[in-house]
Amino acid sequence: MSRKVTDKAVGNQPARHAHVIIVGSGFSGLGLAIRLTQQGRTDYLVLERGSDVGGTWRDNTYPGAACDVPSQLYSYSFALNPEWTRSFSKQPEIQRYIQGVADKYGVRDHHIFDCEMTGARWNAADARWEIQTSQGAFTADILVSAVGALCEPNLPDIKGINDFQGEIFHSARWNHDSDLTGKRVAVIGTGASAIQIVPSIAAKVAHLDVYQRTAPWLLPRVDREYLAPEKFALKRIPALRGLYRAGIYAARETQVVGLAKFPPAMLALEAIARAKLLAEVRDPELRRKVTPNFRIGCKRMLISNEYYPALSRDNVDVVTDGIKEIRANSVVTKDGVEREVDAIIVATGFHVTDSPVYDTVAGRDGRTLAEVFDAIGQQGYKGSAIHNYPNMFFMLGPNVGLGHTSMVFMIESQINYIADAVAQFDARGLRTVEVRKDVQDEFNADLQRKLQGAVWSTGGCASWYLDKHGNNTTLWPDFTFRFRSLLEKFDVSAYETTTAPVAQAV
Ligand code: N01
Repeated sequence: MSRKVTDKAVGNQPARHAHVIIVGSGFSGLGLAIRLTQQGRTDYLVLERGSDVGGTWRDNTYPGAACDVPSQLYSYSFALNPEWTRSFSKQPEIQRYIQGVADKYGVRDHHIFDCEMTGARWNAADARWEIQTSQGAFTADILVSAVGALCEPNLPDIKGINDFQGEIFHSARWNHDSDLTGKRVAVIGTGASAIQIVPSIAAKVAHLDVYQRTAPWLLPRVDREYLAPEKFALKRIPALRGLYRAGIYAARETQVVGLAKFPPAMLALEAIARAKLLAEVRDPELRRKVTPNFRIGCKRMLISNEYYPALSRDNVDVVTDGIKEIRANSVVTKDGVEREVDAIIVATGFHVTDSPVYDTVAGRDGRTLAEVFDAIGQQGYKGSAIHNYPNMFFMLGPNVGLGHTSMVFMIESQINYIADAVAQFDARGLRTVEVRKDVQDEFNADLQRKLQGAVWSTGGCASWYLDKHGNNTTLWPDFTFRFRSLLEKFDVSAYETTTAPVAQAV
């Protein structure tokens, strides 16, 4: 079953060869690596640009970083954690969990850390991928992109931002050397990251301006530390962890009805959010500013018990006039008001539908993923393969995203599919495998049909869920158990394949 990682050449350059190369070691790449190991494989490598596993949970270390999905569900099904200390874990606990899983399953030896992929090109003659990295060239029979959707900070194109003289950093690149105590700080953005950052720093800064473009909907965060008897029971009774997980999964899955199938059903959640807003924001002017103007669920629903109280503090202002420019020591809004600041925190999200990684991967016809997506939008098949990219699979590819439940569930579905694809590739003696265009087109037509009536399209908001063509190319429009069953086995009939020539005896 296993081949050795060997040396080959790319042009005149020596290259290291592996049967499978996975790029990225967040929840998805790491999970796939573990499965390949469990299949008895030693012929794979994981190229990771950071110096540790964890991906987005390694990078997002901003104060208050925590998960919006309870960890009993937001974890691998094969590695349930008896040690969670609370219902919604904070970033350090999640990162420790991921590191622990990597150690437990012994996959770190397959990793090359601090190794950034800078380009990948399909070599049709040799039926392999040629991969350029910060640590030299690699080749692979099968390439798996597991780079994640939330890895490339999206820096806003605001006039003068590069000339700001104070401290400025993105939420996903938090500068821990910077002490914000007693400073005048601006936070740009009011998404999932910002609403965790704002309450964490509001009490220690001298003044905080929160630059809001769109007011988000907030729901209560039912979070608490587990009591000692609960911790004891969860640690000692594995079935309890499974039961707890199943309960959270089932409860969250009911949201799909309102989000994807019948948006008016979202009114019940909207009523809860509205009541929360009325109860927690007493000042009518502030209440007016932070009342959303779209149907709940259209943008990601946020959960916090601390955000509105933080906005209500005397030293915090919500600024809604839109940023005109940033000067050396200030932010100027479109109404001409200039507010002096010592530091700016950019919490403006990530390049989701326009990741820079797309510029670096050239497929069968030489076109990059960016060029293909620019023409037709992000389209793939089961979020795991894209026509024109033979022998390449994608973790968290097009339309795999979710807002309501655990991405790890989707990731494990893809692990099943891609690991089976690799197994079938070998068992059938395949040389190439590429998803058929007609199959991909039909799959996407069906997705877009389903998405037409979903709240993400009908709810009256602009969001990064939609690409520049107006299509929702990020979210899965159905129950997640449907995704699980669709990806249970690799369906080779959806692919064009060629087989490796059988070696002739001389
Ligand atoms: O980013 P976002 P995020 N000028 O894109 C605003 C995951 N996550 O880092 O709404 C001014 O959601 C933008 O405004 P608008 C989760 O999947 C998970 O907060 O576009 N403002 C918005 O308010 C999440 O969805 C957890 O009008 C600008 C904000 O910046 C994803 O990460 C925790 C602007 C960006 O919000 C990203 O969240 C945290 C500009 N030029 C994050 N450009 C969990 O708990 C953008 N904005 C699992």
